[in-house]
Amino acid sequence: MSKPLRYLFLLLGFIYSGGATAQTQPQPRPLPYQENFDALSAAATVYPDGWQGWTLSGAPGSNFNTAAPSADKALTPNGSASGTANGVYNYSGKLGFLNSGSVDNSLVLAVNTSGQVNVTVSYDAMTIRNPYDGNSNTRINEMGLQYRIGATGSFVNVGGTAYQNNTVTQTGSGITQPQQLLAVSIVLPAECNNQPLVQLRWVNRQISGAGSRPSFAVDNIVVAGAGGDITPPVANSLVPANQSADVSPAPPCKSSSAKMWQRTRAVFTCTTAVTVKPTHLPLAILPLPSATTSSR
Ligand SMILES: [Ca+2]
Repeated sequence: MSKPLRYLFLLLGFIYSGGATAQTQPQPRPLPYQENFDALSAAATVYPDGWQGWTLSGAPGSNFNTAAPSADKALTPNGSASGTANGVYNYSGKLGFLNSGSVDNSLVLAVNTSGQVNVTVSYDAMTIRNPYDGNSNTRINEMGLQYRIGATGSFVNVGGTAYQNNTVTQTGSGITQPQQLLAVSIVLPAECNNQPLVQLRWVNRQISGAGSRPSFAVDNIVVAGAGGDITPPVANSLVPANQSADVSPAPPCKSSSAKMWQRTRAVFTCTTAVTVKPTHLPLAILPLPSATTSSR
């Protein structure tokens, strides 16, 4: 194989491998939206419509990662408090995620807020796995909600959604009961109003401690807005008529006895017989006087 051809194949291989790891952007769900995952089997490995698991770039840290996702994360079925592998979990009736020291996982829900203002997101935040034991495992992590408009760019943290695990150990096999249940409800910023795609992403960061990490989950999600008047005003009549070509300002009357002007077909003419030569009329469309009649 010639050298240029070899480079071409290498380049195509690079592009293909990049495409294979591209992130899935879930289709936005219309509002109002509700999901309690009752219809999702604990063994399901396919995300509900509008949902996706993502891995974020870099290792988990003390700040919420706001960067665009770096890869899809498969849905791990039959998750419970004993699961220690990092992943996005199907926790039987709720979805959640667990980080490792090097992998930062997240959950995203896409919604369509077209025609809606004051979009409220409500959900139950909870801990499923909590390895806190006061000895080698003392980690407190925090889950928060983020959003972005569209499917590219960075995310924005939503204030007032911080949720932390407590210090009660829960690591039993098969346990999927919510621990430290907290109902969160927040109105999204105005830029989320009337958008064909808003992505809502749950992420977590490390607050304190060391050792194994807790896992978080969400359930009973409700996203709803207040229908707003977002239709721009439309002018339903124009004076002069749109695309009028022969509109002229009121020409001077040649006769002093001609006092009144009448508007006829977007042209002002003297009520008395006065000839106004077309060549004297301006070609441009000019605004008409505010009054429909005027006297001279
Ligand atoms: Ca549920």
